[in-house]
Amino acid sequence: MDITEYRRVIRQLLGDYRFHHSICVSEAAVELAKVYGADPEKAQMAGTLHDVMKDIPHDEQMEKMREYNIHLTTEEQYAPKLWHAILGEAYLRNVLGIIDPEILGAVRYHTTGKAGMTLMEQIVFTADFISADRTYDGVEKFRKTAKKNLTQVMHQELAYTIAKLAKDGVPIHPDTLAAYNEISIQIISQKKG
Ligand code: DGI
Ligand code: FE
Ligand code: FE
Repeated sequence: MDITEYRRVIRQLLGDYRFHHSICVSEAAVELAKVYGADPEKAQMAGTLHDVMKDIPHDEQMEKMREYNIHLTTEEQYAPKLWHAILGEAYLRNVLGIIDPEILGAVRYHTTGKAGMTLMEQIVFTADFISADRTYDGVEKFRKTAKKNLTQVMHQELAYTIAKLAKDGVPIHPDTLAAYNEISIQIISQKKG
């Protein structure tokens, strides 16, 4: 399958807004891939597909996860917004036949992040934050930093996410915390060194 077919797949599975968002994320991912020396075609595919399961109702997402033998941790059971990334990766493998680990990883970790993220995982995570459809306060600052320093913008995005989740009083996934801790330690040690 190529990008045209992936667009057709998401056009069928997503509502108008989410479809538009996915195209914007794929465009942002291509730009970042060019800046940071990743494969733009893979970035485009991962960006296009990252939210492929997002508009499926939560009860149906749960059903599909059972079908694919996905076992959720307690934090994941209580955070339904994380499901589309976990299920999305399984859908790419099981239904679309995608085996490329760069694309699978980028979809799997686009919501939480994790420790030891690959370049492609960081690119899609950041593209999801700065895509043209995003309008939240502070997005312009993230867009500027994203062009200059990927580690820096990842740090800021993870801090922003964790602060918002804590403010909302919802569980924070250990992968999100691990991603944040790893990058903050990396930045502090660079400053010292
Ligand atoms: O799918 P998008 O809306 O484009 O973006 P996303 O996949 O980053 O999902 C963002 C949502 O996921 C947002 O409402 C916050 C939520 N989220 C991200 N990390 C965590 C989380 N929710 C919980 N409970 N715990 C997390 O660690
Ligand atoms: Fe998402
Ligand atoms: Fe998204």
